[in-house]
Amino acid sequence: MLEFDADNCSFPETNQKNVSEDGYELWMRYRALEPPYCAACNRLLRSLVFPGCSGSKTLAAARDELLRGICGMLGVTPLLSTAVTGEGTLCVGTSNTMPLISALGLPLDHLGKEGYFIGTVDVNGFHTTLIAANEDTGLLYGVFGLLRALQTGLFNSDFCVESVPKVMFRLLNHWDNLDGWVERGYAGRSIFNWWELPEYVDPRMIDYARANASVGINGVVVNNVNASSEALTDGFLVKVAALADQFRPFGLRVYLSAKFSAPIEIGELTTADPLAVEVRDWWKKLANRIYLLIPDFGGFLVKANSEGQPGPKDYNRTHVEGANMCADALEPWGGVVIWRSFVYSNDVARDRVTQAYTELTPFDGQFRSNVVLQVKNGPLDFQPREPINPLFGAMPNTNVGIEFQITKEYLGFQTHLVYLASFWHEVLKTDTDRWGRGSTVARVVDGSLFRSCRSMAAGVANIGSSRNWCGSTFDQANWFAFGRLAWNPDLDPEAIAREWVSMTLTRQPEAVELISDIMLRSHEIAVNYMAPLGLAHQMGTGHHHGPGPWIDNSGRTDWNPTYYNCADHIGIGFDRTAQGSGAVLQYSQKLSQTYSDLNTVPSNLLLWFHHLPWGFMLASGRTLWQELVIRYTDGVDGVERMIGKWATISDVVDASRFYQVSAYLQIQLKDASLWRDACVSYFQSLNELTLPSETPPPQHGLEYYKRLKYPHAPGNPH
Ligand code: BDP
Repeated sequence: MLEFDADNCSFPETNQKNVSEDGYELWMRYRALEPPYCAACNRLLRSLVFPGCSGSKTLAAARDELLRGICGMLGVTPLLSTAVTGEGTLCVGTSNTMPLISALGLPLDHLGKEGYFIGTVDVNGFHTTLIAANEDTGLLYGVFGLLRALQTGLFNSDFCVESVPKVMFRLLNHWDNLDGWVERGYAGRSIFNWWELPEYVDPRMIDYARANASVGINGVVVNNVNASSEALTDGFLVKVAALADQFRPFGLRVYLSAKFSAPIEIGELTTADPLAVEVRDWWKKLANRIYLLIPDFGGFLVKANSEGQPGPKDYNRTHVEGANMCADALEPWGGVVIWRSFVYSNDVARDRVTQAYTELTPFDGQFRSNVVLQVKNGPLDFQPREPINPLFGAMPNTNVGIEFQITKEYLGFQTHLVYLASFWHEVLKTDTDRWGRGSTVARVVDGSLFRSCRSMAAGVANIGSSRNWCGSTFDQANWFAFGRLAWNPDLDPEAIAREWVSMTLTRQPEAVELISDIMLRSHEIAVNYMAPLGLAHQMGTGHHHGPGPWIDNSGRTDWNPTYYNCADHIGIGFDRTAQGSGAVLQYSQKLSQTYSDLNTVPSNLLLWFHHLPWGFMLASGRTLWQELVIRYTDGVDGVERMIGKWATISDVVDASRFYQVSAYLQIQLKDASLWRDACVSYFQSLNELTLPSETPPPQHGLEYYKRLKYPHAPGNPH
């Protein structure tokens, strides 16, 4: 981050237009606002009344951010003052730190610990802007709220907003190994340098914490869910404590992924049985040691009995027994256990997507109150598109949180432009229909549907040591959008896109419009060229990058694309109706009917739920085969359209980022064509049908695509 010079109030070299940027500043660039907006904001923010920061690193962080932002955008440092003595004062404080706020008698209780109020009040006859909260963390969020309003052109003399997070735990999950390698990471190595910690803490950690706080993320799981027990050793915990000290002022708590077999691997026990007294004792002692080092430690994230990870079932115990044992150890300290629902057994089921629901719903009501079940958005595994996970709404007596994947493991890595918030919104607004109309996934996640005592949204991070953090400019938008949606799952993805573009790329209105439009269409485009009409898991084994619809030889049958497409010379699609695997019956009666009926199932989930003959006639008037090929082709055309649109804005985005996006779009076009041609070739080899006349033939024969390898694809565990 460029050093901000408060005395001279400047970032001179970056306030110029069209100076190339490396993306490090993310959406916190604070470039000069354009007149006359700048002058109007200046009049409202001439002086600043801010509480003394002694003893509160959070207040100091809030003040620094405010000055950094105001100086960057308005070009002047506001006068620091102790009282409102004229027009255009910004007052920041809690009722404890600022008598003025208690004197105004504003109702603040409902803001809780993290919410804030920004509004205008009359103080001694002077127009004054106020940022008020109950706690310092709320003020920090309020400062970021005000800066966002300035950056997006919304701030004015009537500006008024009250914002309280709807979700309690808003977490990033880093799939970072302790040696710095990142599972499914496409932005370089881990930003956490465990080798150098605790003595050296990279200043980048502060910018990382600022970025998270700016979008309301309040917790971070620092190590991979495929965990190493070493993360729980004393030697490692002091490193985690050093990070926690840096993050604390920004309202960011640390969590650790805990390996269930740790009592054996590092505790010298002979068992990890959750009912064994010595094991329970071991976890309690571990928790005690952790909280002595990290008093605000968040808790454990556990991946148990999934993809070869150890868990309670190794001892014929249940998920509840495992989770509750960890919960009991953390409970005296206020910690939580986040237990993943991504469980699937070693015996391949008739339909893998049914497993978690079958296994976990019988335990509803039995998990401790400090356990949160972390449920992936869909029942399979972060596919380009999936229906909602049937667990949402099915466990009314359990804290259920959502897990999204921000890193684009299944969506083209960092080189494909795919804005994920439109898809996340599609998931969040879906009505589970189990508890009357409006029992949406969002209301499960924010805890309002069942008055859950703990609510949670987690995102698998896409952050690495790459200079621009995420590997690409547009992947930054997914980090940003995750934070915004975790704070408020009802936010509109279009509004989030506009915010991000204005803060990150340009405030020029036509360009904001055009870039947001590219973003909002991008997910559907990627789904079309990779997995249209509800297909899933068609990517190659391991790397999950290129197409592999023909693959049928993976270690497990349910890792094979052929298991999911069920394609042969007669038809395609996975029959999950009552006559098939019955997975559809795991949804509410109404959703189940909608998905089962060929007249009502959404076309984008058709082949998820149905196996149909190639000649099946669709409402579009085309056969299934024709529609499939046309969708694949539309996906490629969509990328071409993105390229055309992006090319028109070269004069409003700085040269470096413009160039990188342009180059990545070319990679995306190449990959999209590959996806389309490989999949069309393979399916055509089965059905031997001709292509719709308006669509081009694949460039190569099927054998060419089958021979392609991706040996150096990043993020792939070996
Ligand atoms: C899969 C990833 C794998 C993760 C797993 C998980 O391919 O690397 O370990 O999800 O969520 O999608 O645990």
